Amino acid sequence: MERKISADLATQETLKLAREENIQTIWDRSALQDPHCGFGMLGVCCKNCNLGPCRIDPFGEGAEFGACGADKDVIAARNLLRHTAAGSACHSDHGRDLTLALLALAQGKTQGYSIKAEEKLKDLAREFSVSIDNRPLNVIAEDLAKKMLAEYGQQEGELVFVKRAPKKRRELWRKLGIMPRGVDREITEALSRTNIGVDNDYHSLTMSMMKTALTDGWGGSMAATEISDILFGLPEPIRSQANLGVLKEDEVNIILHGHVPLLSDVVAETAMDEKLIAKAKAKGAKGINIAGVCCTANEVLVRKGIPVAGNFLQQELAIITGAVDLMIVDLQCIMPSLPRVASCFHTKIVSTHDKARFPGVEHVEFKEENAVDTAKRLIESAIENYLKRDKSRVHIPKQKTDMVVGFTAEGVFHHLGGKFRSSYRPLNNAIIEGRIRGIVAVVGCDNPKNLSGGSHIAMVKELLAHDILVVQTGCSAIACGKAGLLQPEAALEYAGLGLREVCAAVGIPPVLHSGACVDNSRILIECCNILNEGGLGEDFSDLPVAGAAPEWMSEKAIAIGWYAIASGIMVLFGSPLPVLGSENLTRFLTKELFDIVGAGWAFEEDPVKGAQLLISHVNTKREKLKLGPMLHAPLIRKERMAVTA
Ligand code: BF8
Repeated sequence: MERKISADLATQETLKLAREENIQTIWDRSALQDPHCGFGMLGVCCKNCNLGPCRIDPFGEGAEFGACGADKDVIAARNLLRHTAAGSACHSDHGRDLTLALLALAQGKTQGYSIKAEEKLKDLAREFSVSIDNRPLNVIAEDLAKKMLAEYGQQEGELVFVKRAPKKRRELWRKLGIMPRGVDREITEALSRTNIGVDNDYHSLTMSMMKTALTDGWGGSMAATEISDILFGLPEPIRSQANLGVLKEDEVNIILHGHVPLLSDVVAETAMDEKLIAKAKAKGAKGINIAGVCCTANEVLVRKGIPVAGNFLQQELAIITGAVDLMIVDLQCIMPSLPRVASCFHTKIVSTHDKARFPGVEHVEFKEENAVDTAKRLIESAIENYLKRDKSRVHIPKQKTDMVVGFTAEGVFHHLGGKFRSSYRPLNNAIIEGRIRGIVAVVGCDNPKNLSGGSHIAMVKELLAHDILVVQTGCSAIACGKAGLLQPEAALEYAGLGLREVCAAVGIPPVLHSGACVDNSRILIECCNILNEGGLGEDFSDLPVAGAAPEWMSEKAIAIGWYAIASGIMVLFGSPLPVLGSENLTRFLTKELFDIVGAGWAFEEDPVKGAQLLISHVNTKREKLKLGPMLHAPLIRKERMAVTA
């Protein structure tokens, strides 16, 4: 089967180089998996116990049940719950790492960290019933961190952040029995339920998916975002650039790759040290260039304007430019192939997180107490390695695109309300008056099964033409950044007239980059703020909003999708969840859930058709709210990016 490659020219160029040099990349490996296992795709294989592995014949000709008697509904639901638990665990552990770092800072056990957002720390402390009165910041921070850590293991009660959700939604969660108690408790329960012979009902397994994922969105991810803001500062709109072209031929190039900003932020900061820059110059480089890949890129991008070398699919390609002297990785979305690709070049890879090891790769354990020393040591090793760079093998594509990023729930107050009328009123009014049709979060991964990046771009352009304000995180935001959609000027080219007016009045792009995947929690808060402002209903399921992940691949994306749906926000995935082998479960997820939680799943591979489904969902919500017609007709787009290129 002929594989689609990428919408991105830098990717195409570097991939060609890889093929000329016989370096295997994710596109080659993905093609070798064709045809992908049909049982796996349909979700009807089970290897949860040693009676199996078992699989159900989707055509009804072979086995109807697994050896234990599980049917396709139970098998598909159990599998999906396991994915949900793993995705939630990943985000929540990220949040835990940050909470532990806040505790270490409070106890004076860190190097290079400080409280960067004092007010936010105090707000959070109040939320967690930690006393503020005349107490030193570190004491407040210590009590707060301890409370937040204790909540991970909470056995009864409700997560504190859940109080941020609308009352109606909280009541529904209680009524349905999906109100999350503690992060660890729900994830453990999910794994327990999926053992052989425990939960054998796809309905209750689905309820557990939502309860588990709610611990992510309203627990671990939200904690990760809040504490990152406290430790590293609240993002503000900032200019930067994206794509492989941000690498520099005449500088020491260091790539930060992974997710948790604890090390990456310190490395970015330390790289500005004059002594280190002088050392780099002494070795013949003009300076030290830091660039990011994946979500850690988004973390240092939205706070420091550090450029992004690429999204998930570009991690191998960054090395193949021959210009990367050091790639520092922590965890999540780091391809196990990286050391093999790096072995074709001078690039050094260093792993830094105990949970993410790579055979044969140097491991420099990162600890908060010596963060700056570790960062210096790593940067010095990159400078040394620069001397080994073979200049004749350096091919940096020229593509790099300007963008404006860093829009948070707090920031929208300023950017849509103006500094002197900090309020969501102008945003709500723009929706009510029909300038903005609604808001769609287009998020998630890029995937070699798609025209990578292209699906995000095509979907977002279609949404913009229909006056939908787009908010983004993760690799999707990087894809749209590379395509020039994160610039204020993009509104003139792609947005419908109403959205264009709003963007022009405030000077914002029509696509708002809100950070990393854990920062999808910011989007939940934006929805809370819109509801609190009034005029658009009283629950998330009333709002003209939706979420989409056109190229999802990670289990984390499943968890995000689930917590959005459990919160009442409909979600569209570009390729189906592995449930289609069970008609009952598929119907439950894509239809019946709408009557239970006010939202459900939709699957559509064609991104333009997917956008149209999202638009029609937003229109339905507008009608239910009895909002008037849109002020302007949608923009007729001459070009609709073909997804079959
Ligand atoms: O957490 S979007 S490929 S990098 S999983 Fe991974 Fe997907 Fe990218 Fe960030 Ni999110």
